[in-house]
Amino acid sequence: MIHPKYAEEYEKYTKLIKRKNRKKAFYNGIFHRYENPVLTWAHIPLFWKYDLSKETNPYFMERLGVNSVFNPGAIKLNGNYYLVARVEGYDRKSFFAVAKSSQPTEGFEFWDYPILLPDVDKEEVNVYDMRLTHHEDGYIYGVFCSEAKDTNASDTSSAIARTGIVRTKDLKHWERLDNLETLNAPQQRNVVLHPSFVKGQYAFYTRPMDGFVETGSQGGIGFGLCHDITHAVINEEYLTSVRKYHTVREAKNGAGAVPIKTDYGYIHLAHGVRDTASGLRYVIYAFATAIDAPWKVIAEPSGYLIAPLDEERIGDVSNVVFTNGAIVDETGVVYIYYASSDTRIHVGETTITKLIDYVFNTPEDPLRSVDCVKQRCELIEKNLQLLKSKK
Ligand code: M1P
Repeated sequence: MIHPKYAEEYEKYTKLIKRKNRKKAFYNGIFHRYENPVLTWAHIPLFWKYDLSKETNPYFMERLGVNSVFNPGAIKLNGNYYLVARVEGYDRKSFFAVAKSSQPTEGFEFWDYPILLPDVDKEEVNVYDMRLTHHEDGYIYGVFCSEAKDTNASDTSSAIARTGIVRTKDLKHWERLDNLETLNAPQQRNVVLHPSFVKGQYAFYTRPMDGFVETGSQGGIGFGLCHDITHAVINEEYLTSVRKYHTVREAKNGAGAVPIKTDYGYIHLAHGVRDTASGLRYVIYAFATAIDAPWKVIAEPSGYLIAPLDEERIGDVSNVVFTNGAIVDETGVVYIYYASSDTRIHVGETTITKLIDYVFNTPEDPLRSVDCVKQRCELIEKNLQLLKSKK
């Protein structure tokens, strides 16, 4: 018999799924925020968490709770919006699950089952942050972090980050390929597959690291080519957007959503990390690379595009915004799915035209306070002239 409490909880769940979303009052001319997160732990179907039977679960207790839903890959297929979210159980293990909606900013509902990846590597303990690339070869690739225990370290929290690759045509059947191998880096996270062949090869944005948390001697977002996606090996990595002292990406950075192709270059939405007295602060920043050389940075506005705001600041890992998925509609509207504080998923809305203007016309970081003041004074001067002329 179904527990009577189920109907009560189900009503709350349905209300949440059907909730309408509206743009927030927040304004900066670049993108809009929405009032409600598009996915949270509360969007998880009740039958993933509770044993619904009154006989075996008389107190209607959660048996397998879900802690958070964040960092989704995103794709639009046949008119629907799909997020492949990172779902984290109370047990700290993450896994992937598909949520679908006919609307980009509301109505996301998880499919009945999460994704059960082919179990090819017994050392793999945790998986997270899938980037979904619709490649010109016809497949949808999912590139994610595959984490294993560092068996050479005595510390129980030491881990090794590798890059797992799967592919699908329908988000239902997933074929697991060999993990990516990069010869110059012991660890990799935040790897993104470029949507087109480059020099006839598969192209990856990488994030070489010396250790699990610190990127160490590694300089930033890398780029590398490989012939065979089924046994992907990158022999050489070039640097794209680099870490720089006293910027939003001083401590580390990493590729985010699949780069967006425009007439002026590829637009990248990445994350930058700086260290503060209260820990690491993650923001989302943007840059552009050349169409014919997608590793070559051609524009990099100063500062961040999205930083944690208000309630976004608080969560399991506070002061973090992170993106690994964006969808560009046929009309040129761009939906940036971003998670806040490793806890829930929001959507930001802009357009290709605005992103181009933002990336190519926002001044670069002059890297020194005195030059930043000069840069700001130029803007003030121009504006005061205009205001005086009262046009
Ligand atoms: O906790 C913040 C983020 O930390 C990692 O990003 P990075 O590798 O750049 O430090 C990722 O594990 C990401 O999932 C997480 O949101």
